[in-house]
Amino acid sequence: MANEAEIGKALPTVKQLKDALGEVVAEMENMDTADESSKNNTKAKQMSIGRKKFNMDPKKGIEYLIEHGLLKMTPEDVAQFLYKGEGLNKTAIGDYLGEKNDFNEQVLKAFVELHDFTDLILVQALRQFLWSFRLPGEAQKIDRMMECFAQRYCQLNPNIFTNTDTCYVLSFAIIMLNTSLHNPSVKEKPTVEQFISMNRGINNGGDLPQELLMSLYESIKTEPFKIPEDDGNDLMHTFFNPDKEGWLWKQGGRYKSWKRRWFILNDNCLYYFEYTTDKEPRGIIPLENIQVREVQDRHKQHCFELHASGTDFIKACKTDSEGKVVEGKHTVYRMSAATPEEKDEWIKCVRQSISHNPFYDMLSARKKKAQKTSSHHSKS
Ligand code: 4IP
Repeated sequence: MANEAEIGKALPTVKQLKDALGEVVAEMENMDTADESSKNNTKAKQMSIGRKKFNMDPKKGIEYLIEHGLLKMTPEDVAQFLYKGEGLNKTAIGDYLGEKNDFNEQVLKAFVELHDFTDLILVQALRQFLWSFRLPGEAQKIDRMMECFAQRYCQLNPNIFTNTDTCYVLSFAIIMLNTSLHNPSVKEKPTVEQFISMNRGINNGGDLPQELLMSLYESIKTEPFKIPEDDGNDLMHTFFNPDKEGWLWKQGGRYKSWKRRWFILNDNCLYYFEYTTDKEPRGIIPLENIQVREVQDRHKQHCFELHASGTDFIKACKTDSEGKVVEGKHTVYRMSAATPEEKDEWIKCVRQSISHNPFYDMLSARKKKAQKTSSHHSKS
């Protein structure tokens, strides 16, 4: 049997025990941090995968991030993620926000609420908003998003507009103004007076204060909108890259004489003027039910013509030699451009203009609503 002294030798001292314990604890701590950092690594990797997935397919990206515990499935959390926008493609953000279903609509609302527009003039608020994502191409989507924007703006600045339709309509007037003022292909720049008169009666039948419209105009004039990179294939492209202007030769209707006229393609209408500085057009051709085709002409080069489906006269109006407004007498409008490129460009632009753009219908319906007098107006 071992005596006490032997036992004492065989047993580790308290100090030895403490040291051993210390080592184990340190090792465990090390293991913990290694674990933690590899966990973090995985999370960072998953986050980056999630972002990439989001950019390819926004819905799948969000699902992935929720599945991996990187996002909570609440509108607020998803909105915050989109608002920060780190590594996210702005087109994908716009697509996700524009989607029509309950959850996405709640995310849109939460997203708009993350923007603080308090005491900003409308242009500044729009600058902020339109920079945070790229408006999608579909009219219905743009409508939902701009409606949300207008509601938020009016909520934070309650004393400016009588209703959200006014704010909505004016927002688009500003976007269009931006195009007219800054796109080099628009020769005739609207004046502040024209901008004011364009927006007559939109405040629930009344006019908005001149100072307000003047400051919006000045802001856009001195600093154009900065919008996220676009691929040139959506409605925003239409808003920010307007239709066309330029000289063309036009053949007469009954008498086939050629006249050099200044043409402006705008709002689905083709206007022609005798001089670029004329205020009143000589003629207006609405492009509804009109088609365009390339043609050869014996006397003029680089020709194209507008034609309707039947052989009837094209609906149009013009000023006759006595200055009276009369109906046009054209079954086709034949035009000649200066170069083949110009001809192609005109054909392309007219075609684009003809392809029906439902957003303009929505906008004009809203404008009508905003112009109604207060007795007819239903509060939104
Ligand atoms: C006129 O010829 C001009 O070409 C007109 O063009 C044209 O009207 C007339 O068409 C045509 O008769 P004259 O000047 O030689 O008389 P513009 O108005 O640009 O000056 P449109 O309808 O093309 O404007 P008819 O259809 O009125 O004959």
